[in-house]
Amino acid sequence: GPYAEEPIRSPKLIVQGEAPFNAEPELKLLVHDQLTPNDLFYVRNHMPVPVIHPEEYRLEVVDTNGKMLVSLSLEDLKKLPKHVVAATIQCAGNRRNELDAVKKVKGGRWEGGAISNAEWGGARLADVLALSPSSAKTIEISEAHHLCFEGLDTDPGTGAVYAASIPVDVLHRVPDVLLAYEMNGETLPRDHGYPVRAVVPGIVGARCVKWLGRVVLSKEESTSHWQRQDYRSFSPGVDWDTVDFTKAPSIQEMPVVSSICDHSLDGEKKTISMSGYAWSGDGKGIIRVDVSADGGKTWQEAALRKKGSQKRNETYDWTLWDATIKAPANGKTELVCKAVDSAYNTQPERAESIWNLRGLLNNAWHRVDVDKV
Ligand code: MTE
Ligand code: MO
Repeated sequence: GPYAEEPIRSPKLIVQGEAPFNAEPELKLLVHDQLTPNDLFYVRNHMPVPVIHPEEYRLEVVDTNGKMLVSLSLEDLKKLPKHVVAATIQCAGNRRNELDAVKKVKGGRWEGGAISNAEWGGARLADVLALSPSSAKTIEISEAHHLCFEGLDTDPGTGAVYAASIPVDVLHRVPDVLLAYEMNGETLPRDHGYPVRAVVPGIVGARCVKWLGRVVLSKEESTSHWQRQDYRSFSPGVDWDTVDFTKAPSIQEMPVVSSICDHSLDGEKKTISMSGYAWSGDGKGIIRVDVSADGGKTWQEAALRKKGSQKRNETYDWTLWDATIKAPANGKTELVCKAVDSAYNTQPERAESIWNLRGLLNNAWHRVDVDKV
């Protein structure tokens, strides 16, 4: 069948869907290293993984009318200057299960592991666009409002290819929008887009199109289902009878998020140690993470494992954190974390207030029930 040529995957991944393949690592594995190992990096596929022969691969850039502006082989792409960017990619559906528990949502299961961090190596999209003939450069590129990315994966039923777009202004703010062929110094794995994927730092995972075949310079957004009928969020009051997908913009920059990934009790010292991740979109770094062991009545600051390389408003990778907090005298407790980004944006207290019918963008305080301390 269409899923006969899927790659071999790590048994450490928690499989949330077999075909198409969707899987996330166990949360505590995410806080071992700043960089998520390639075989543990969450996988979100909408269709079978395509089989692409590197010698046949072409990356094409076309204008709105389909006129070819640039056509490159993999070798051509690798001849352009290589840039490396540390960037977290997160699925908009990360932590959907908590929204589903509030009220049923449509969408695949995700705990808090549909987020991972890697160093991506590849050519800058801007360098590829600069290869188009100068007449095209001045006319087509300056008039394009959106950059549409088309994948080479196709839906076995409908024949649709995965596609999504970003507004062109992103490229002006984020020089390292990459056409990546390396992940953590290795060849990009098949599940993550071999041979080439788009990496758009600070932007939702859905726009980081894998198995990238074409970039279309366009006056409008991608017309794909995933751009127009999905990956948009709505008021908690909107249901499937009233939803109008034209009324909400597509998700691009992500809000500030954090999760508790691991915790342990020191029975002797009567303390609880916790570790987790925090991240915000659009290059906003994390300036603080607050933790609580009493459901948010009292708070303490976590220690951030800050990276020296993180620059203000250009921090695209996550911040891991650790905290040790006094355990309540006895009984049940609720551990909580919330993060603050460089614009002082923080997270909403309850998932109820941000519930939406597709279960997207859950960045409520993360809570972990501890039965006995
Ligand atoms: N690109 C293609 N071609 N096909 C896909 O199904 N899924 C998108 C995006 N790019 C997808 C894609 C979604 S929704 C997410 S969250 C990320 O890829 C996941 O990237 P990863 O599997 O490398 O973690
Ligand atoms: Mo996603």
